[in-house]
Amino acid sequence: MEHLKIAADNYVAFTFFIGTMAMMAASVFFFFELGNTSAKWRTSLLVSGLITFIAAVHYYYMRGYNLETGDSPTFFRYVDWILTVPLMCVEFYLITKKAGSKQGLLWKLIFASLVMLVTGYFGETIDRGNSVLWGVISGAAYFYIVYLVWFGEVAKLAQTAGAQVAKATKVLAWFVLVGWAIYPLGYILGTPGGLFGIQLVSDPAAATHAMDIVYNIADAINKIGFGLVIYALSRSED
Ligand SMILES: *C/C=C(C)/C=C/C=C(C)/C=C/C1=C(C)CCCC1(C)C
Repeated sequence: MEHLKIAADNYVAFTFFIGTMAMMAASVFFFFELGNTSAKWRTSLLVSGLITFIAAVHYYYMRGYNLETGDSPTFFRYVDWILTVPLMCVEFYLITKKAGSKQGLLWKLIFASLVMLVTGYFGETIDRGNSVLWGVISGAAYFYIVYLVWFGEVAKLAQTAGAQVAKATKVLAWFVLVGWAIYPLGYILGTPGGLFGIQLVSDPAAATHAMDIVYNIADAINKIGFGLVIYALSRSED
């Protein structure tokens, strides 16, 4: 079998590689720290580790797939997100549980995240001609999540869950508003006419590469960042 080498200017393959390593390292860190974590925060930290661990396995696969074929591993990208984004919703539920969050809220968050991802997948794959329409539907579901964590039930519960939970929820809300907003940018770059018919990158291969790099950077920021906020919360007094 031929040994595939990452060319020095292949930023797509490189970010898949470094993403794999970063997700693995973060998972080891979160899992090993479980032993030093009070029972109250252990489940939240475990979920942080599961998020980066699931991503690590997907990145390992996507890294190899991309290196061998040069293509974008879109299907497994979305499999990863469909597993990890709902787990990020679980984090909001877990940290506000003390303040009385109900399972209904968890299902609202999970449902919105699934709508966001499934419609995004349609726009990227089976119905690329209508990528703008799918992107808009996906964006609406995204803004519903933003609403819930900034002004809706999550925000209200966090206010009554103690200063540390309120602070952590605010930081996570910033991740959702700014960190998650990087993804639609990748989508716009990668799909034909993704920005209301405007083609930002005309060469299809270059467009796909730009999209993968943006997604890879966003995943590292959001998955590891989310986990570190939970970790910091787990070290706090309340
Ligand atoms: C770990 C993975 C995460 C946090 C993935 C988040 C993905 C999104 C917030 C994706 C959002 C999209 C839109 C808001 C519109 C265009 C289609 C998507 C799916 C890229």
